[in-house]
Amino acid sequence: MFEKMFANLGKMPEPISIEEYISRQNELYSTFQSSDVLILCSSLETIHSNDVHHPYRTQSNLLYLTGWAEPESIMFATKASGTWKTHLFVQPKDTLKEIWEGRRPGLEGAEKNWPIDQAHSIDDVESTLIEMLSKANRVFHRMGVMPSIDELVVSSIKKRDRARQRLGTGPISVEDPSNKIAEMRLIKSDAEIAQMKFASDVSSLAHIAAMRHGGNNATENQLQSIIEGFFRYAGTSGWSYPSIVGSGENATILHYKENNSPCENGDIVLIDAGAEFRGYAADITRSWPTNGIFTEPQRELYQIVLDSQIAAINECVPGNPYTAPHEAARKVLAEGLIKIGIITQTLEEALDSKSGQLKDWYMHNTSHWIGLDVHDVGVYLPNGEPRVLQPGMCLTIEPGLYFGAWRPDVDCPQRYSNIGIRIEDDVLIGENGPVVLTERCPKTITEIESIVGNAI
Ligand SMILES: [Mn+2]
Repeated sequence: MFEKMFANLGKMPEPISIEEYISRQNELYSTFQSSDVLILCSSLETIHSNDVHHPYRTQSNLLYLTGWAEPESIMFATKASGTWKTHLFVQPKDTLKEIWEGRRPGLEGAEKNWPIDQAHSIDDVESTLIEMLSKANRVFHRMGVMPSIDELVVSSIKKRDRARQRLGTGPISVEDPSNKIAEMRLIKSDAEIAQMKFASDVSSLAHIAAMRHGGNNATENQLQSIIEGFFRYAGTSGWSYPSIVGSGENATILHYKENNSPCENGDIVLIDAGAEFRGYAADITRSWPTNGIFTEPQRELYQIVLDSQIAAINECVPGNPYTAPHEAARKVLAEGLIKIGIITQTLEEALDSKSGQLKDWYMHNTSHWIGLDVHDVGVYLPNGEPRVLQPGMCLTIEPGLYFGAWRPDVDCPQRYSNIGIRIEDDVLIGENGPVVLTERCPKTITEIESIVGNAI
């Protein structure tokens, strides 16, 4: 069912090169002193039920520095004879385990195919780390990812406490390296953008597939299956966050997750879904009438949200504060709601964060960073000031309006009862202005009306 769609997709990009990973490692190491050590742990596996695990996804920082995605792994880096070396503890080859659980690259594979100077067996982690920590001064390690390693770090500090007075060595502080790595991850390289573009293309076509199927006699779960089916068909690992498929009243619940209601003829269905490709996320929301024709009230609200989204995208230029898109979106939304009589305040009053009427219908932010994490890392207010947008940063633009008639906190106007609309694209800050990574996903009223229900 996806053959034609897939034929339009285009080629998968080359994976991120070993050289790029090594240059990321060196950039990070250049901020350290020679007696520092870095430790990065993989995520723990989590249980779905009894002895069944959730699909495994490692820590994004480990992916960013090594591309290594296996469980039970710990990277560490030290400077020896004037050069920083990257080490990795991995699960060793084990035929019996591999028969049951799947192939392992092992020590040899890790050294050969990943940006790793030396691989070690995870079975030796304790003795090796204790020895390494005894010579360290500052330890860069994030607490709370792998408790067994936290204990080891803390005990090595305690243990060296006395010896340090005699020898002058041993760890004296533990620092979280996350902020250093986050600063690097905030600016995407060309190779990263290529991965994100592919995730965005797959996600765009998946949304189109759901639109073509349409909502007549469909259920939310069926639309979800089309979207997520295409994610896998196209070769991505699947969703980058659980899909939201809400029709009618459900479209007015921001993080609706049941996805199991039948779509009513003429309702709006809101779909917020994106694929993950080689660890990189896409995040798209589209909202469309189940029968392919916007009613007049739906059309009014949709056009206001679309205008606000385009105004916000236009603010995605180098030099602007990251808050500029949000402010632009809010202004257009408020103006639109004043025009159709929903907001009775002046524009200035409507935008007030405490007493403004806009927040009754638009209660979330317009943007978040996107990258290896769908809500990607990066401080929004360094030193209390809004981050200035720079080429290579990627963020979402996702204004919306939500008229839940079920809400006791507002008096929902009958005309717009249970209409929920959000339009979300992923935007790269380009040298010359915004680059919409998810541009292949249609969003004008004319485009949507010509596609919905028009199966190919
Ligand atoms: Mn989002």
